[in-house]
Amino acid sequence: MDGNSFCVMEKQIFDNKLLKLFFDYNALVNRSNKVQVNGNGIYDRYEFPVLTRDHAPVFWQYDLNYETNPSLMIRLGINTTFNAGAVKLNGRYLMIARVEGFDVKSFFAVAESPNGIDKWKFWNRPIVMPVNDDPEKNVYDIRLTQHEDGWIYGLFCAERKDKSNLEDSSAALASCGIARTKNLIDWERLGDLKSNALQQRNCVLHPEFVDGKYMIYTRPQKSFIDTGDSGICAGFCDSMVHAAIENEIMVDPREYHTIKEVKNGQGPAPLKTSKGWLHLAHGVRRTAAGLRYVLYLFMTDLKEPWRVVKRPGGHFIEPLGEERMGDVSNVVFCNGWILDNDGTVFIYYASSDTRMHVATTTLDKLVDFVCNTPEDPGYTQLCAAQRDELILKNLKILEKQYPYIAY
Ligand code: M1P
Repeated sequence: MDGNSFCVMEKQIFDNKLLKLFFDYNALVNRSNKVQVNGNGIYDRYEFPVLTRDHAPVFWQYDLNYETNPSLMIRLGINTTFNAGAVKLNGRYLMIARVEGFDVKSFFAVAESPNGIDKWKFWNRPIVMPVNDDPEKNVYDIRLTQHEDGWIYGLFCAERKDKSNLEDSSAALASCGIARTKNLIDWERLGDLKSNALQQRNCVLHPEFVDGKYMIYTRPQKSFIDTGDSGICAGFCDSMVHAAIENEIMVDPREYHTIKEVKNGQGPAPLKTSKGWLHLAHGVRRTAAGLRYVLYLFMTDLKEPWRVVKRPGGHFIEPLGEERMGDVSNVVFCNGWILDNDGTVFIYYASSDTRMHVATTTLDKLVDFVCNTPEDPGYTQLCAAQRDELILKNLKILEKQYPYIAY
């Protein structure tokens, strides 16, 4: 074979490989998803994750030029797609995912689905978030709030090197970055949130003014990982352009021997219901195998959204099956949900800092769950008695109405 024929053959191999990459990608992003059978009555989980690293477009990762990349190698790999904010805008179901490259820097990218459940596809180009004077090393976990002032705000973690501790190359500072948009394409970067806390993560803007002020859920912390004795807090500010909070009040504290023993954090912006504001949050417990993150719900007062009025005990979503494995295993995390016009709620949760899933339910079911799930009574004896009361009621029902069921 002469040199020319060899080159033609190499180019043919390259083209075939390239076609296969696009074929596989298209098969994935056009795949339908299915509800998992045997749900828990509260929400439905789905068979497939909705966003994975394989959903990242081929042209985000490969140099498609045969001259410069004859082996069609990945040049800029994508590691994970997780912790997505969500919004329904002009009838379109949209997530803004935390996309992490092989270089462990995250960036934000919008993905769109025709129905909120499947066929999620990233927009062609990622968000290149504008920076302020002190550019961050990393940004992640954006919470989107369609505020009644007309803007869509994105509050996210902006992470920088802790310059007061240069000896520790992992010492970092987390603060709340703020940007706003009307279309998820053009972003106006605003000042980072100022507060008295050393660090902030999991900050979320409440969707309505409260006594004429913006209200922000915060999670002040002592250091990058350790939150000290804080929990989900709230503070008020006059402006979002230079947001500054004087005082933070406790909304939902951590508590010994509960799902939020070590720390907790507000999830997406709360949903308004006739009974109160419905909140989704994550709670963290320390185990011998490391931290375990689960999701839980609570409700706050309509007029005083910082005052908790319903506290269903235990968790709402836990990592199950393959969700338990990933870059940071045993984690579920949620910073995005969508309430649709017909009352459907799409809960977009990430598993193990690796991929995104959806769970669907209705607002009515979530309100039922929050209002009728008993509180955690706090002590094992009371928990056993609480369960025994349910068992006795159920045994009577089984005896009278279902004598043919074996148990
Ligand atoms: O790794 C689990 C999560 O850890 C952090 O959340 P928190 O500050 O509540 O501990 C975040 O880094 C989050 O992105 C991550 O999913």
